[in-house]
Amino acid sequence: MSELILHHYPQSPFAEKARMMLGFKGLNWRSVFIPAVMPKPDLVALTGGYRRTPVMQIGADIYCDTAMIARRLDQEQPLPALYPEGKEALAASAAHFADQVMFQHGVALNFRPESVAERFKGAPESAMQTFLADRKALFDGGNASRLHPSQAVSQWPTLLGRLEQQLSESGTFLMGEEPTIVDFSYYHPLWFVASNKAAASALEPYRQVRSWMEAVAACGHGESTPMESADAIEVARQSSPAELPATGFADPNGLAVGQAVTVAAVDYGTDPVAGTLVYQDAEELVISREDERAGLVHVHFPRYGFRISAA
Ligand SMILES: N[C@@H](CCC(=O)N[C@@H](CS)C(=O)NCC(=O)O)C(=O)O
Repeated sequence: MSELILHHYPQSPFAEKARMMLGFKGLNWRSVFIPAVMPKPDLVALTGGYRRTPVMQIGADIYCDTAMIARRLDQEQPLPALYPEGKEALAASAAHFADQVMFQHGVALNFRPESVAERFKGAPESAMQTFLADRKALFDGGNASRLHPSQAVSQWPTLLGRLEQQLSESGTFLMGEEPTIVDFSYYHPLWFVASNKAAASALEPYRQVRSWMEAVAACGHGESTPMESADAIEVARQSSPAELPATGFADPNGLAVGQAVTVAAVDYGTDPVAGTLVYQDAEELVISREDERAGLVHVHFPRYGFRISAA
């Protein structure tokens, strides 16, 4: 079996979500560091244009977005489940809310001038300017807008107060006695806030939330060993994409397997990936593309949150 390869960088909250999910499953993985800002030529050789962090690779199969990565990890190792049986809709909805809304709040707190200054302490001014310009451009063409820090600060007690209330009256984790995708999705924006000295005091009033964060953190990251990005491309080049199951799924817009398409996130980081649609169901879109360096790869996206168009 091919190794699990995670393309990520240490400070990324969504990468932390993926690392925690790998730890929850007790998996071994290879760790490829990618740049935090564009250009990302080695990542894009695998994805065909998708630039967000993280991306998971298994041989010549490339998984974009942590919602897709979570589903692939549940296939890899069904138990303990990230999307628990009988709670599929609630788990996916709460995780989505946290990935969007909690994340926007965490980012807004981390993008206040004092937090940005803390993050780039000791780095040249140009590194901070490059980062800020990259993140501004990330939102071009998407339907998401950035939350103003004063709005984030205003709503923070609502979001954190609800969490505190629930955790003081229910089990250790958000859906019961075991962690699920919901815990990892709520955790990563708070981890982002906690990891910045200038922002971390926002967590101080919430004792239950802090002890829940410790319980989630105890899942760890699993065992990882470093890998160079060029070696990951070589792994893809020497592998064939996994066989795809038959599906009778009919796309409501009439797009069919075999058709040339583009797939792009709708919220931000909307760079389109072009290829041939080779699989689709209610949760997943897979396109096949040929890359000069990586060879034939299958790129997997969640259907929800991505726009698929005829090329
Ligand atoms: N819905 C995506 C969101 C990923 C995301 O927003 N990642 C941030 C980093 S935490 C990102 O891509 N930032 C720009 C970049 O790394 O190039 C997921 O679940 O993976």
